[in-house]
Amino acid sequence: MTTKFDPNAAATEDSGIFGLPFPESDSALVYVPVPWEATTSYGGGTSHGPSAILQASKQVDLFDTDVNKPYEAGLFMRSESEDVKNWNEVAKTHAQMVIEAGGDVGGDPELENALQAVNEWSAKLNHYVYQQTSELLQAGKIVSIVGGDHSVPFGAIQAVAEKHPSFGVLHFDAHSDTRIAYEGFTWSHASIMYNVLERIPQVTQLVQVGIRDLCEQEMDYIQKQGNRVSLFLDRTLARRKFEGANWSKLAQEIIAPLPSHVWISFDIDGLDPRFCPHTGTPVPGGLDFQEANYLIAILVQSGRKVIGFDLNEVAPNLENMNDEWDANVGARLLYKLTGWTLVSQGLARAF
Ligand SMILES: [Mn+2]
Repeated sequence: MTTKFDPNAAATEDSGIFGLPFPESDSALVYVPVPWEATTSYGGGTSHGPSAILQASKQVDLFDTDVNKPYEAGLFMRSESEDVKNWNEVAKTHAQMVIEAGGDVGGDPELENALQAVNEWSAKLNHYVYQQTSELLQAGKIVSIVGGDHSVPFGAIQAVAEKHPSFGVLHFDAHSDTRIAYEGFTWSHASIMYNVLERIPQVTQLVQVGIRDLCEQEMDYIQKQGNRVSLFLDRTLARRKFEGANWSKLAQEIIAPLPSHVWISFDIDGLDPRFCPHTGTPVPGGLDFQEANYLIAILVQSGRKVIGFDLNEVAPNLENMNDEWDANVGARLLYKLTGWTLVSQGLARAF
């Protein structure tokens, strides 16, 4: 840290994420921004999430009421890749054709080519995220992926799985994301957890929380997974609360199935949409900000180690760039996730 840095002062223009002065080499945790939303089927804008979060992060006070001084461990965000931005544009154009055809490309060579192109660009993106993560893990960094749509963390979870023979995923979302190649896209945002379960055997447990929008095929698929998947539906959690259960008890139940090492995958739409009005697929209901924060706190206080995390589906209001609300919530959630992760790894101390 430079001697001139004042954690109480306003962030300067040339500062890094959260207004911090650290270079990557002095940072315990590195964010990889992934401006990617190729398979987004409904509202767009999540490819602008990382830059909006970076901008909004400079308004977040460094002193944290949960984790005291998480910034002292050093936090750094890498630059967005120009390649990824270009791949996103190309893949999106192809994906749009397939989405407009309702995902039914059978017999139409042009559409079949478009679908194949999207799948190939997505595989390339996965490889990019995998490589970035691997390289950072190799250097001893904690890695956080900032999306982008929810397809982006696959490569990171894959890289983490090479270091950890067995771990769990705590998944916050309105959606189960266990669709099999949604709209034909192998690497759809709506298929992330299906792909994780099918392709990453080191993930021994998936705990889904806040889920309130899923199709019958997903429900069948989850049930077939048996104990490997624990589904905490939003309606069930709401009913339990209405009938007197408190969030402390529910939080304990939610984390109970998780093993000692956990990756957190946080889709912002797991929160009540008042916290993310411009996200791609908002659904009424969902968690309150402090419910999510408390759940992560309980996870960490149980002694479990957070081995990395992603935050995705944050979309700024593209019609009015003065409206910072979605990015503001995103940046604050990112800071909470960061703080608790550092605490779980002995790199910060909670109050
Ligand atoms: Mn999702």
